[in-house]
Amino acid sequence: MAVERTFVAIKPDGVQRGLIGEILGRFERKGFRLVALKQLIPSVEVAEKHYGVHSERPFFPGLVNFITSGPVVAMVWEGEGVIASARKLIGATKPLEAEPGTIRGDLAVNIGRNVIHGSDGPETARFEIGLWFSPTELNDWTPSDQVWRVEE
Ligand code: IDP
Ligand code: MG
Repeated sequence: MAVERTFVAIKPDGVQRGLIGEILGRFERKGFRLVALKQLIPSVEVAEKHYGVHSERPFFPGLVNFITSGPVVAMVWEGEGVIASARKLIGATKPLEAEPGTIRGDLAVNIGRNVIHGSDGPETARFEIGLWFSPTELNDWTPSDQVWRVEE
């Protein structure tokens, strides 16, 4: 399976509720590599581009309002199959339907406050990484204990 990169963001509710460490830990423990991380209050422009596919939906203005309302923790994670796997770790969009054991299943109840975003495919991952990060913010590295996660 190919090594991929995906964009993940802890939304303002996750930051405000003190869930950053809890969420980062799940990706770290799984065995993915963090290649970029920053906290920022997103601009309306970035938020509207990020959620552009939803621009005609009734919840769009509220979503942009919410995502720009406070700090977001933006990340890029790398690893084999990380795009689909991150979506599994995150769980279903509606937290009440998300499986226990997933981030949304364990930590959220409301669709508009579902604590985390993850790219839904290779194309969106590329687009979102480019939208939120400049190339110089992405770090290529190999963890020193990688041999204990991945067969040579
Ligand atoms: P995803 O985050 O699981 O990929 P999407 O369908 O892409 O889910 O929707 C993006 C985000 O928009 C959701 O995570 C959620 O916060 C918000 N959202 C989606 N549908 C609704 C809705 O019906 N009401 C309020 N917010 C919604
Ligand atoms: Mg989505």
